[in-house]
Order: sequence, then C-alpha cells, then structure tokens
Amino acid sequence: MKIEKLTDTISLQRSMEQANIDHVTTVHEVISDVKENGDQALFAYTEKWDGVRLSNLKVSDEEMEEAFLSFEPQLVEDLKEAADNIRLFHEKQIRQNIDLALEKNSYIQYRISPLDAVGLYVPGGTAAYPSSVLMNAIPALVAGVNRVVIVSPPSKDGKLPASVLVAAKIAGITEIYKVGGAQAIAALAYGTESIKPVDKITGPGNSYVALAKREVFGKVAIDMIAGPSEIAIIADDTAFADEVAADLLAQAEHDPFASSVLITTSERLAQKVSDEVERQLQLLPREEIARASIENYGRIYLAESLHQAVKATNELAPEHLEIITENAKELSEQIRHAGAIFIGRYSSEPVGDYFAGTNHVLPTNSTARFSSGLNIDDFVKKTSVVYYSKEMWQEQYPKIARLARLERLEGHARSVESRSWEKGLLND
Ligand code: HSO
Ligand code: ZN
Repeated sequence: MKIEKLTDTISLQRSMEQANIDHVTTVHEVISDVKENGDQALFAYTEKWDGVRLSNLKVSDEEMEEAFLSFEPQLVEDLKEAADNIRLFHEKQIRQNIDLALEKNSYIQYRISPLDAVGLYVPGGTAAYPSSVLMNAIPALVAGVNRVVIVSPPSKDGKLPASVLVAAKIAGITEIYKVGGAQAIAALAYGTESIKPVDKITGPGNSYVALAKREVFGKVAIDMIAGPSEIAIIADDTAFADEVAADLLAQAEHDPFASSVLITTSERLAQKVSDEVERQLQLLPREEIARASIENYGRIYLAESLHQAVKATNELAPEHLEIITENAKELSEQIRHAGAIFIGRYSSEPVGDYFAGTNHVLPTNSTARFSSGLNIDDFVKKTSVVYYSKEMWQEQYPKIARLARLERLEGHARSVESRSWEKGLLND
C-alpha cells in the first residue's frame, strides 16, 4: 500500500463511471413501458434480462417455507439476534409529537406519522446481502410503516436467494416480488396489476436501478444514492498491524471502487500494515476486487500528531471511521463528520455492518458533512397543526394583515380580517 505524508487534506473522491447516456435512454423507456403495460412489461423484462419466464411475481408462502427449511438453523438464530439489536437501537430513535400550548387556549403541534408504504430494492447476485434487508426493513417497520415490500431480481431458476427471504421474514416482511432492475423501480413508483405503488423506495442497486430511482424521484421519495463504500482508520503505535490490515481489506473486498485509508502517527505501524495488507490480500477469496480497490483507492497517511489526524478526518467525513488508539474514546469526541464511528480494537466495522444494531446504510463521498445514515426519520413525516381561538385571533390578526400587505398580498390580509366583517344573510 502506498505510504504518504499527511498534508492538510485527504480526498476520497472517486471518478465514478459517467452516467452512460444509453443507460439513461433505456431506463426512460423501461419506465414508460411499465407505466403503460404493467405486469406484462415486468414479465417481458424479467425474461429478457434475468433469463426466466415467470407466471407469478409474488413470492408464495411455500417458497418462503422452502427457504427456511434450506437454511442453517444457527444462521436463522444469528439473523434474529442481529434483527433484535437493530430493532432496539431504532426504537430508541422514535421521536415524540410536539404539542405547544399558546396563550388563550390556542396551540400549535407537530404530528409525526409514518409513511403508508415503502419499497425496498434488494440487488441480485453476490450483493444480495441479508444484512442490508434487515438494515432497510427494520427502521421502516419500527417507524410504523404499514406496508413494506421487497423487490429483487430472480435467478434463472425463478427463485430469490433463501438468505434474502429468511432475512425478510425475520424483519417482518412477507410481500416480496421477483422483479429487479429499472422495471422494479417503475412498478414501485407507478404500480401495476400485481404491485401496488409505494411512497418511498430505499435500497442499493446497479447503475440502472440508481438511474431509475433518480427518474421516479418526485413521484415517490427515495433514499440517498450511495457511492462505493469507504473506511478511514486512525491508529497509533498501540494498534496491531494485522488487525488494521484486516479492517482495511474488509472494506476493499466490497468493490474495486471502495476506498480504505489508514491515518497513523506511527511509522512502524505504517510499514507493517503495508506489508501485512499484501500478505493478507493473497489469502483473501475476493483478492481481485480487494487488490483493485487497495491499488487505486487505498492509502496510508503518516500524520505528525493525532490532532492533525483528527483535523484531516473531519474534512474527509468518511462513511466509516475506526479509531484504534490509546485514548480512542476521548479522540472520538473530537470527530464531527463521519457516517459511523467504531471505537477501539474490538469494534471493527463488521460489528456494525452486521450486528451491534446501528445502521450500515451510511453517507458516502464526504456527504457525512451534512447527512446521516438511514434512520427512523427516513420513514416518517411531520405535519404541523395550528389552532387559534377567537380571542387569540382577535389579538393577532392586525399583525398578520400588516405582514401580508408588506408582501402586497391583499387576499391574505382580507382572509384574516374577514372574520371581523359584518356578516350578512349567508351566515344567519
Ligand atoms: N459495509 C457495507 C455494508 C455491508 N457490509 C453489508 C457487509 N454487508 C456498507 O456500509
Ligand atoms: Zn461491509
């Protein structure tokens, strides 16, 4: 791994593939087709792109049962425990309505209510992560969303991975459709004969899915469009090189565009981690992906002090930050910008990816400066409420009328004043 001296800033900006114009056109056509032809279009695209002619999109109870029977019982237990941890942490995020009593028996309120329906996209192939099913589905259900559905592309045998079905059931979802790509996003946004539309679509996907989510945004809400995963690790002389190297590789194996950086005050650690990454790379099943990621977007930075390391990290605003230093807890308090922070040697990122209960859908590409990981607020909306009594209105309406006339909106002024008008026959 390349070792550099830490200057003031680090950038993880990766030149992502430019949105392919052909893809944009295809996605637009697919969406129009699904809007017009509903299920028929879904079946046709599934045959064309997933290589299977289905007669039914919805996953049946029998398929669900079959998935459970084929699954190792210990893994069911592990997923259940992870789900319980995620549920607990997200339940704590639930916020109370605001009810503000004003003078003269009046009040204003903020009523928080869940979205009615949410669709979760689960990618196919090796990226069909059951952990991501839990991370997306559980916050929605905890928020009180009534209908949470999953769409995911079937494999050639017309099935979805057992791990996805088992995780869905554990999370509490049973409405699952075997359809993927832009056609699935179109179905969720506009509805078809078998899939009723939803209000928000979350979950990762390939470039077609990302483009489709962008196109339907406005008709429905979407979550963030996440970039490739990132980790920054701040470590001092107390860290073990083999552990730090393993943590960097855990991120690198996600994606050739993933980025893993170590910021350390220890020259000795820097050198050892660099050697250790190479040694461990050769033993990693996903060596090819991880090697590409490390070569292109992996760096070790030598910092003059932990203070400099913290400063650079705050500017970087990484998706994940591990702190493996002597005073890790105290140091973590100086971090203002990171999607998630992992403190100390026993809290490596996979603890959060899978199990601790915090969410693993996190802001990438320095967007942690202004945004948060997936949470309860992503699945609720707030409605403000006003109640003014007659006495309150009487006291306040001249001010409101004056403010309206300041904006030359006479109609607004008359609206508040009209309550004082002499009423004619209509009101008798
Ligand atoms: N580190 C990924 C999430 C994940 N890891 C899923 C394993 N499975 C993005 O935060
Ligand atoms: Zn991960």
